[in-house]
Amino acid sequence: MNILVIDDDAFVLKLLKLQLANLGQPEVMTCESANDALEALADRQQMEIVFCDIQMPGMDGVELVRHLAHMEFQGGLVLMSGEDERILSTVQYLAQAHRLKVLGALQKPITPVQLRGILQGQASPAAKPRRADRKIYSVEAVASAIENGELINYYQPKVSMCSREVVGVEALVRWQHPYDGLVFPDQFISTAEQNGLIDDLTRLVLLNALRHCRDWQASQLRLSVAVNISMSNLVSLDFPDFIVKAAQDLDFDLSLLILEVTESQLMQNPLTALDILTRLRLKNITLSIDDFGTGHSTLTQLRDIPFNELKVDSGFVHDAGDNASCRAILEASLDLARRLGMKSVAEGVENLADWHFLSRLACCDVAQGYFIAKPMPAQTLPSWIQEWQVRRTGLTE
Ligand code: G
Ligand code: G
Ligand code: MN
Repeated sequence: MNILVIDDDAFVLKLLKLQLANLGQPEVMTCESANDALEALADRQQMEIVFCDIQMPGMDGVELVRHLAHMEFQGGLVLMSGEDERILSTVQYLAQAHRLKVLGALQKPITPVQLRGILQGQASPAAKPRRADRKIYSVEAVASAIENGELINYYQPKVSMCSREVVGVEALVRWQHPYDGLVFPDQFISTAEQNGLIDDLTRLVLLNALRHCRDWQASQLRLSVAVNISMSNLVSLDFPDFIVKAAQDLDFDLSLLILEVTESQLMQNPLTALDILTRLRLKNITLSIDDFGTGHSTLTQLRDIPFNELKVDSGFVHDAGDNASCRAILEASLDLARRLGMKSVAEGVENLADWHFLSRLACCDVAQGYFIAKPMPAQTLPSWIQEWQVRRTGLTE
């Protein structure tokens, strides 16, 4: 394998070269500066792994990452540091955001076991393209999807941390596109928001959610249903009346409805939004602050808007057990919810480790995430719940 190691410390270069040789890798080139390394790479683009110290005089690791991204470096990258772990993980994030294939981010000194893991990892396939790459649709296309009934609701279950029972679902809209298959909301929600279509879209999602929820109730499944709304929904004063009327028509108990609010754009008219949100609460609807801890889901909103549920963003939940920063933010958010008398929901529970970590914290009310289930069509939910009844009994500490 062609390997390049970059470190301003000659001792580290020697040591790594020796360690790699012991693992059957004699072809190791070393550079004492990122500038030298870039020159070498310009000549030999086929380098398979680059090990790079992030703290170097002259060009540092962040700059090198930028250059590697610019030259569309296809090999694997291993970041190394003797510094703060948080700096290292930020550089890793940057490199991944630039689509570089990061094989590891390691504190020095690097052990032979770590090195072996990395050499094996190089053989694994590259990361999947992110959703941001997918096609974005025109206003006309989105408008006709709404009109032609091509939007359907998927539902992701939410589970009580205390009883492990399914307590509700979150509705997540999907577009059943006639040619492109299932299209995800990040490909059309912002188009809808920016072109005056979000009101029609939300009302459609809401009506479908109320209908499904009522059908589940008829088959003895009493579940809450959460619907996402954006601040741009909160401009027409009749929004609460629309919901009340729909609930009356369907004989739906509004205490089962949760509205999850995220502020994707700055609030154009905060007084109107506050008027609407307060009236929604008066109608016994639960108001949830979504993606808490990110973007515009701020402490100011928590102070000013009568939310009664807090959803901690998945970025603070997944891997919280291994990441001290996430863990501190997660714990503080749950504590905040408790002190404000709000229910707490942790999103992004992706694996067993996340689940156990959360259940040991013992202060989170509800969990949601891929570990429990991915979003699914309405018809699939009852049979999934039966499977969960079996699975949940195995989930004791
Ligand atoms: O699974 P997922 O890809 O569904 O959702 C991506 C994003 O789209 C999430 O941030 C979610 O809140 C948002 N989203 C999903 N359904 C709706 C909806 O009906 N209305 C709005 N405004 N946002 C939605
Ligand atoms: O913004 P909002 O919280 O409404 O969006 C929910 C989004 O999170 C949806 O896109 C949904 O598909 C996604 N999601 C659900 N469970 C998980 C999970 O365990 N991990 C991650 N990363 N995303 C999840
Ligand atoms: Mn949500």
